[in-house]
Amino acid sequence: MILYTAISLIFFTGNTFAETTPGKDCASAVTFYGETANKVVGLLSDNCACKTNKEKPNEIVDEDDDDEPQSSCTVKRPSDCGELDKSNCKSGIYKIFPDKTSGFKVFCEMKKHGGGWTVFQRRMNGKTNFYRDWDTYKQGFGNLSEEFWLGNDHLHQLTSQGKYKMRIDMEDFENNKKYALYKKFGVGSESSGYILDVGGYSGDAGDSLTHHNGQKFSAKDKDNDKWGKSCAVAYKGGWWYNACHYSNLNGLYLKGKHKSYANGVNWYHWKGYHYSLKETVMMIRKA
Ligand SMILES: *[C@@H]1O[C@H](CO)[C@@H](O)[C@H](O)[C@H]1NC(C)=O
Ligand SMILES: [Ca+2]
Repeated sequence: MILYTAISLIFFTGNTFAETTPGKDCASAVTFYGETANKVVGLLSDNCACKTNKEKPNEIVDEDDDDEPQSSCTVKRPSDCGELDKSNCKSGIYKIFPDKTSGFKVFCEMKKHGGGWTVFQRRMNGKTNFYRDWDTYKQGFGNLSEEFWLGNDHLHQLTSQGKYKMRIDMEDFENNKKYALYKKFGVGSESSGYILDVGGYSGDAGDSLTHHNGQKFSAKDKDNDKWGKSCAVAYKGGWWYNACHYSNLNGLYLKGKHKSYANGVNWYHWKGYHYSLKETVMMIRKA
């Protein structure tokens, strides 16, 4: 740790790096604008220790600077959350290094459903606007500790490493919980329109996603859907719209029953087109 810090200071004086806090519960604030910090961490750190960086770029976030040994929860450049040590790693934010990437931060679900899940979407409080354009969906947005979209490029990078399954946990405002599990899940490159490859449903929420299999992603400024008008504009989200949808988990956070048609956080086969869910978590793990 001392050497690490010294090196950091020599090479990055006046600059920024995100402190690692291995073995800690790292479910704290992270935003996507710490790219400088990201790169520095990538250079200095070969392990999966948690990174936190809740300030603006070029500000040091240095919360837990104790000398805890890096014994637990440190895998060399994990390709996804499934490679973290399940017995030692808590759910939280980790840096992963999928093939052909220089690494990026994700939220890892390490407890539920066997752990090792890389989370790529979460709705939970309506604080984050999900009615965003193509480039924003490409890059990802939000706060990894709360609501976010990991980003379509990252989804492609992750799912092109191998075979993945995908799980969606959903909750309504009466605290009922349902899930949908897909044996197969992949997202194509940007040039494919981030085409969705999904199948093999099981669960108790009903299958509201297979209908979207083979569709390109659409956002409010990019109509790749099968409808004459723009589904993304009509239903206020970014999704693999068909003509248009059975699911709209990036729709408006309308908090339960809504009069408007199909523009909420909707999962048709559970709640129909007039109920916007309280919580959704979408996550993947190697199949
Ligand atoms: C992100 O969420 C965390 C946890 O709720 C919060 O403490 C933090 O302030 C949020 N960060 C930003 C930039 O909103
Ligand atoms: Ca259209």
